[in-house]
Amino acid sequence: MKLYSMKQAVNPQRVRIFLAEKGLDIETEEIDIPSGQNREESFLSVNPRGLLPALVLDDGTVLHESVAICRYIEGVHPEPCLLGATPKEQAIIDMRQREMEFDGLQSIAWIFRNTAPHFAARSHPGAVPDMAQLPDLAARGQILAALWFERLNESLESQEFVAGDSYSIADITAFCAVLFARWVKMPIPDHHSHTQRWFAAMKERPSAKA
Ligand SMILES: N[C@@H](CCC(=O)N[C@@H](CS)C(=O)NCC(=O)O)C(=O)O
Repeated sequence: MKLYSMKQAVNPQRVRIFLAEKGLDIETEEIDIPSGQNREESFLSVNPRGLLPALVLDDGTVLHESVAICRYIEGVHPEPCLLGATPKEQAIIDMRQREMEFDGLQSIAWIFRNTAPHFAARSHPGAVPDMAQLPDLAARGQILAALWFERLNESLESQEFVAGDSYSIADITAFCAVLFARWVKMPIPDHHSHTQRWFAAMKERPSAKA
């Protein structure tokens, strides 16, 4: 197996943390997004969407989409279980994972991609036509990311982890989203004590450095 990744990019980080939690260390090739290496033919021949991460299996099958990659890894390396064991656990983890992804990660990405000077012409990720930044979309991202932070803190008041009483992929997505939010100057609000407690615990896990 070979992973195409970029150290600073948020979606590859989700997969690297997932792999680290499983105790897996696989061959990785760095692709540089800012310089546009992900839009060059050498990488488009791996993933025509030009998006990271991508995982190439030993039989040549290419998996992209972070959650699909994690689902494959969970299938072949079931322990520790990060996607839930019972149908109810799986549904709750999936629900929370998607909430972290759509309400958190995507809102923050809207802010980042529509404000970062380096991406002035590349406001949408991947192999797509150049598109100008939309200040209104960044503003929408600010509102939705702030709401996501509020809801995350509320949910962590009554439970240790994002999807309940055990660590899961939902924690990984939320952790990466919180780190990504720093890029757009949205740290965890000081008074969000439940998120602060949870984040401190996430940072202690060895996988946090993956
Ligand atoms: N839904 C995809 C999102 C992948 C994605 O947007 N990856 C970013 C890196 S975090 C990327 O490849 N960006 C390329 C670009 O900005 O051109 C997933 O979960 O894997």
